[in-house]
Amino acid sequence: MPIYKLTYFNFRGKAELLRYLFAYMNTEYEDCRIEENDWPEHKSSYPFGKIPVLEIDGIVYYQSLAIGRYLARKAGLTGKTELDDLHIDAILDTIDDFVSRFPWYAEDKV
Ligand SMILES: N[C@@H](CCC(=O)N[C@@H](CS)C(=O)NCC(=O)O)C(=O)O
Repeated sequence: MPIYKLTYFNFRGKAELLRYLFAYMNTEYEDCRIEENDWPEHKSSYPFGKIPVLEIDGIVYYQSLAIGRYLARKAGLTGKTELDDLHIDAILDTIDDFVSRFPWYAEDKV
C-alpha cells in the first residue's frame, strides 16, 4: 500500500474533493494542513508555489484535478466508455470553474 500525504490549507477548498476520495476508498493518508499565516515560509517548497499536493511514497504530485482523476481511477469511479469519461471530465471542470470563482472569504466581492 503506498504512503499518501496530502498537503493543503486548513480549510476545504481544492483539497476537499481529494479528502472525499480517500474517504470513499477507505484509504489512510496523512492530512497535512498548513495554517495560512505560516504559508509564506512554505510556498517556495511547492511546485509553482501552489497547493494542494499529494505525495505518493515521497514523490510530489500537483494539480488537484489531475490528482482527483488519478484517485478516481484507482477507486473505479470511471465511465464505461471514453465518451462517458469525456462527460465526467466536462462536469468536473465546470464545477472547478465555479469553485474557483467562489468568494471564499466574507470580504471577497462576488
Ligand atoms: N490549478 C491548481 C490551483 C492551485 C491553487 O491555486 N492553490 C491555491 C489555493 S486554492 C494556492 O496554493 N494559493 C496560495 C498561493 O498562491 O500562494 C490546482 O487545482 O491544484
